[in-house]
Amino acid sequence: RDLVGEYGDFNEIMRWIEAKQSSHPSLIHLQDIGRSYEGRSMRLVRIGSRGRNKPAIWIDSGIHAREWIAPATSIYIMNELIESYGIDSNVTALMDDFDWYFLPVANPDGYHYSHSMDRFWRKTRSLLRPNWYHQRYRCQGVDLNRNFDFEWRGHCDSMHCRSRNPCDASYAGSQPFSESESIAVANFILRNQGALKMYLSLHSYSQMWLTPWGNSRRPPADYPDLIRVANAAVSALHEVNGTEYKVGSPAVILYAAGGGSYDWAKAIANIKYSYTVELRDTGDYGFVLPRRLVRPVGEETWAGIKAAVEEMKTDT
Ligand code: 0X9
Ligand code: ZN
Repeated sequence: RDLVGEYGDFNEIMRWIEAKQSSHPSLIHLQDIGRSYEGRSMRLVRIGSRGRNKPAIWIDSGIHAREWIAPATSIYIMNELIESYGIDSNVTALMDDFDWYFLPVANPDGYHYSHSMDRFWRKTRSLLRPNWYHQRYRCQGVDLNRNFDFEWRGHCDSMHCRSRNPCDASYAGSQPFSESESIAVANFILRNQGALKMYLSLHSYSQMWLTPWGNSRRPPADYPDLIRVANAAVSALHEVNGTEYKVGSPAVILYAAGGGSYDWAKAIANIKYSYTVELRDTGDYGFVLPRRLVRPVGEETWAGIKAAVEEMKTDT
């Protein structure tokens, strides 16, 4: 089944990726960077043309299981890159100049669970270190976006931030990197740290292009550059369908939370341009965004990302 403009379950997404790879073997390289708690592949897709050791862009999606528009948007963008190569000169240049790494389903077990058992599941499905609380309530799963080892269970200003209760949707884990899924992401990023120029984590919903830091109201020293690139992204995004995005740090425009992937990518892996992108909508449909909006969200988000990369290139 062609998943462009569609929502697919975990197995359908893996099959779509494999089929694309076999029809475009010179543009796509697949690699498993780890396994989920239940043993599913953490499948990373590298898209790029000739040349090794190119600068690279990282895009993950599906850290939160119920945010189905995020993996669907990665699929849309991967397809645009692949199918426009050699046809659209801007996209051709973006693939000649950069390697594009996609982790379309960063939380495979949670994503599968949100398709099969609970549409609003957010976390992983792990049950590590069972304690009395787990025994009694059988609560499973950790919020991967609270589990990275930077400001873990750090500054917090709302119920969304860093729960110690394994039954909560934002449970941060028993310790930083308690989850094999966050470890797989971190290890790959650290190994490829020198090449990675931009880290993007696709989420939903809110229509926000979030800048670091997620855990603090204090801006990073290079905040003007981060804002310049984010503004270029949201203005290009707006031109496509008129969708309005806010730009700023979560602590200021959303809520503060520590242990997030993009803060870790900037603070620890030193990737300067690190963003969390909260896709459509602003709450009318929320996580259950209708299928007819998958393609428009893909189009506008891809326009935003291309503009961000072009704007980033103006610094060097
Ligand atoms: O709470 C989150 O992890 C993100 N929002 S979501 O609705 N997709 O769950 C926002 C993450 C922003 N990053 C940090 N606050 N660290
Ligand atoms: Zn999310």
